[in-house]
Amino acid sequence: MMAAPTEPGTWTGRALPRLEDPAIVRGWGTYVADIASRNAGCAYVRFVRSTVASGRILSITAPPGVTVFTGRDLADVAPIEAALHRPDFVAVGTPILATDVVRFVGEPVAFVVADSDAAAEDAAELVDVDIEPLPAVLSAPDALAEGAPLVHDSVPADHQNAPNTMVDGRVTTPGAAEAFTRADAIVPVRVSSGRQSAMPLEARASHAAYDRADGRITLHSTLQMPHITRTGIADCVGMAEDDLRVVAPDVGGGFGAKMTLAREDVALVWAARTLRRDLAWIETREENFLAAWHSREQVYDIEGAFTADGELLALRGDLICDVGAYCCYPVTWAVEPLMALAELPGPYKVAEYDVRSRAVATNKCPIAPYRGVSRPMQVLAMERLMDRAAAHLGIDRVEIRDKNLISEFPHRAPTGLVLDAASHRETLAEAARLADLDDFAVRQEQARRQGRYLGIGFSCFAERTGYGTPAFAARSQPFGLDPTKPAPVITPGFERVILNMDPSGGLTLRIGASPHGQGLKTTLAQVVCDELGMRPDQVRVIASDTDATPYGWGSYASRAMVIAGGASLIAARELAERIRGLAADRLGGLPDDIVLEDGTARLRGGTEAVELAVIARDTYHSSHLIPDKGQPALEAVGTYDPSGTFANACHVAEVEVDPQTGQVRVTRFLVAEDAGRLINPAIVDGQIHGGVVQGIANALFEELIYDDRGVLVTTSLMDFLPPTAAEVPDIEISHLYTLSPASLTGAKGVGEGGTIGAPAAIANAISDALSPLGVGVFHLPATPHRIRSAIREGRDIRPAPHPSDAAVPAPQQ
Ligand code: SMO
Repeated sequence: MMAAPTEPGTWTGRALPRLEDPAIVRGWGTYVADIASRNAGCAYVRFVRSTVASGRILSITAPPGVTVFTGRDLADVAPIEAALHRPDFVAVGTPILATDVVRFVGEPVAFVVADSDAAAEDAAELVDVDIEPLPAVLSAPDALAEGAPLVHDSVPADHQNAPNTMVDGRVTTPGAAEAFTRADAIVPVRVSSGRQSAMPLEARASHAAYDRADGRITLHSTLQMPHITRTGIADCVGMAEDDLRVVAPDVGGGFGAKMTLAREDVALVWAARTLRRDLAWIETREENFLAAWHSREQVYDIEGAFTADGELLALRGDLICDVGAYCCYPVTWAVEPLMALAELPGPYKVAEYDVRSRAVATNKCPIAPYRGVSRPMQVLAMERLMDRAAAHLGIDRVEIRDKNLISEFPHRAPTGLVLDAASHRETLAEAARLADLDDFAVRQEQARRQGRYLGIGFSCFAERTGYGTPAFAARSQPFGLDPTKPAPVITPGFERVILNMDPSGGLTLRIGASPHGQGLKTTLAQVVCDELGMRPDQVRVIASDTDATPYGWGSYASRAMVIAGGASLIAARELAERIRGLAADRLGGLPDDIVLEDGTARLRGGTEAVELAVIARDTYHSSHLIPDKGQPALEAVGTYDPSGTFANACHVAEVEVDPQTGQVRVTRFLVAEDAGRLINPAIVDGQIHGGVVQGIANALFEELIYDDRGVLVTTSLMDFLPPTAAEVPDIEISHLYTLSPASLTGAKGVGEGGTIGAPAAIANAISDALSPLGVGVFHLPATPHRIRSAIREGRDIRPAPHPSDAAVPAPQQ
């Protein structure tokens, strides 16, 4: 079902300039560091971090005059606990400061307090931490090997089959083994990715203000989930949530990295309460790389069972996620492996399935969500599989995808996931049309004759978005299976909004979601105004302040427009209904005969109109005169908790690879996107652009590298190598519009899609370009050095070692 992009007379569907931007582009935004710098009385905190990957803390000493706190001082602060109820999940708490042992380079072991940030930096240098090194495990195969050192010795080595196994999920359908015996071809693919940082432009930062009047703390922090951050800190510190207010001011990028509770924030709130003073912590870029969560270090070993004509009968696999040293809060270290286990087939039909997916702990920075979570790797695995199967079976790469894409809805995947209406085949067809493969084939052939290597690559994916508590609950078993162990399972999902019309007729929308760059204030205003016949600039959206907003789960997982958007629509419809009733009392007719437009209410077909501002004023100030008046306030609450929907897209990358230097230039990038109904097409395109750039970064540039002692060596932007505008092509976008009843507004989420699809498209394009040289890409990023080595040796860019290898080959750089 294709919907018109814009219905005439509506605010939704229009590329309105973002209401947020005039202040931000003028430099009038307020970030945490601004709040700290305006507070003359505020002291600063700096953390002292471990310089070894694994070790025993022997002593922490500081010269007189340095105010230093260690884990012993925080003995009453509980560790951060996040858990799932499932037999294969291992729960391990994270201490706020490492106390007896350290488990990764960058782990906080102490903090100092001084009167300025510079003085705190100097003081931190004076703290002497003596650590006796212990054996460390730095890769998943090493961590799983018999006799491996244990990252957490509270978890016995034989706890679940192999040491350091924190999650070990498996889904097997009854006919999987038989399907592999029946297949005409079994195509194996192993892919892997290096570690990546979400790298928000604004690193982490927090300011904790102590109110001496009531002992309350107000924490301003650069966050995606203010309410759950408050819950987490209050639980650790042992304070009532009401004694803590959490506010996220303007946030300079999150990308998932700011949804996870920071140990540093717990320490800061504890210290502000204990010292009874205002404290700030402004993270450095180096700390952000060391300790603010990593992502993407995974190796997926999969096999597809195909018929001779390219039908995918079955999929089996062994997926390994290196999750680092600690469990993230609230989504846990199961987030990558369980998402991969549930969603690996993506947009493809596959009847039989046998996949195991594990989280393996290592002595490296903990893993937490980063835009797309494990889907970039899932799509890389499936899309490399499709290209390999096409080549093996002699089938066109578009045809083999088209044959296997889901086309009937709803579709139940073998993992139990139900996919709602989407346009997988149509987006592929649209992308193929725009790519003009016949023309490309001519250009590729001509270029090859000149010794130039052009390639084109496809990537199809489903972007699961807008999932509420039903989806998160499916990851865990019902609470209370073991009533003796009430572990703190957190099941996120719903969103609530409160919509108010004030006596002057202005609208205030308070939301539990917490936008940080997505333009949500604009898009929610568009949704609300279509119901109330007002202008978006008449709506003030209040977010990201636990004192001012209803409890909600924040912004992550491409969810805000779907869930907070649905809740806003519910609230706006209820308020509109109330206003129509009040207008009908004045104008006659039934409420359903009242039309709200241009800030007025009028009787359908009539000319007499009453301004909403007049209705609002009278409702509050002459409430005694209103018949059947109900509540005097003009207020409505909306709550929405959907089971989730799927946006879908097809990406096509064109590249030119220089075989002399190994340099890859992305010369064209196409996106055929179906995000359902577009509330604001300009914002949607902006989300796609940003996501694709981060996907290009994953494919070609960014990589966090540890040395063989577990020391991170990429701790600056120069080493980590984020792409610049010079490395990014124009991104051409074509939209399709499939509506699904799974989303109240018709909007499907779009925040992560670019990042999910782009790496696979580029890996396929490079592999296409270099096919005459026998080089395929199976590990990302495909850096010039890796490409040069592979060309020189006439082999693939090999994936990282997988524990299933009998003899694990040495990793290659
Ligand atoms: S990685 Mo996202 O903010 O769920």
